[in-house]
Amino acid sequence: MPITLFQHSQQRHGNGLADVLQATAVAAVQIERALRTAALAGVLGAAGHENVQGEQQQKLDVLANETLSAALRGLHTVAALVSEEDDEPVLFADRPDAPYIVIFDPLDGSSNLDVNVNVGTIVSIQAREPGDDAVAAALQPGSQQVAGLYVNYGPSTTLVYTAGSGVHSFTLSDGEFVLSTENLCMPASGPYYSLNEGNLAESEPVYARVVAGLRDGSLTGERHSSRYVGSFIADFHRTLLKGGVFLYPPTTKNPKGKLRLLYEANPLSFIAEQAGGAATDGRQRILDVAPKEPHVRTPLIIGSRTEVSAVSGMLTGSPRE
Ligand code: AFP
Repeated sequence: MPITLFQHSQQRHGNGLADVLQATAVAAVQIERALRTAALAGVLGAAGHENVQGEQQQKLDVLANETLSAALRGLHTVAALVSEEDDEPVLFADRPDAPYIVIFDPLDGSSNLDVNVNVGTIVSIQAREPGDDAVAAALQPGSQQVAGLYVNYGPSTTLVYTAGSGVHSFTLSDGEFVLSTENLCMPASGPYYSLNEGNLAESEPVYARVVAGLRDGSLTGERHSSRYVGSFIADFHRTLLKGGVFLYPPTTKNPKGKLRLLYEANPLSFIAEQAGGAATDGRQRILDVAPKEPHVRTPLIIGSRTEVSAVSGMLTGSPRE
């Protein structure tokens, strides 16, 4: 008997969280449908304005944001929605006791849409104590997350979540996310490194040495091959299943890194750790970082324990250049 996302999360974590995950899944089904027929429906291409991060919004960014927001705002358990695409958090002041803050990147990797490459939806759920300030609750370190989730819109559409008791993967089939793998484990090491090598000349020189060490095997004892899609969910999903390491270092253009702590790094670091992997900003465990504002960016090194630990050792052992 197939097990759905709702059944799985309800059995393990109760109705409250299961409802939020299910609302996210319902939105993901609608987003998947829009992606599949985007070229025919005329919704590919830029929306004509930038988001708060100064990035060109795609029409599908806007559609995915509206779809996810509409699915979640109806839940009385949701105190606030914090979207990468919105300038400010959306707060529901009439729900002072609502226990969940939902933080999301509705469509990550959207610059890849026009060329039909995987994109993803990423969601982080933070807990809010009754009466607490919702924005402060959103800005808790990632270690306080209740759940982390992503949807990978690829050859099949896969939803992966953790709520602190392992990592579980579901496949979209006839409008439902059905359990395909329970208790996913990230290999302790793997064959791939993944980063935008075109940016290496713009990063601290230690990163070029890290990459050289991964390639020639001197860093971990195994030689690594290169894989980079440029769509974080695609690169992370491969790293989760096959092992290895994904890196997005600080660059001259993005001195604090490009990826966002709340929308991207926190939920995927929660998933990585729950699967036996690790994630750091090069100095500190990602899940220990206390953000000062929702849109803050972070450098990110995430993946198998062996590679993340070897890369961190090299970065922290190296004087800043
Ligand atoms: P877009 O959403 O603008 O496509 O950015 C995608 C992304 O945030 C993340 O999904 C990728 O890992 C990363 O940017 C790729 O960045 P580079 O193009 O600089 O390699």
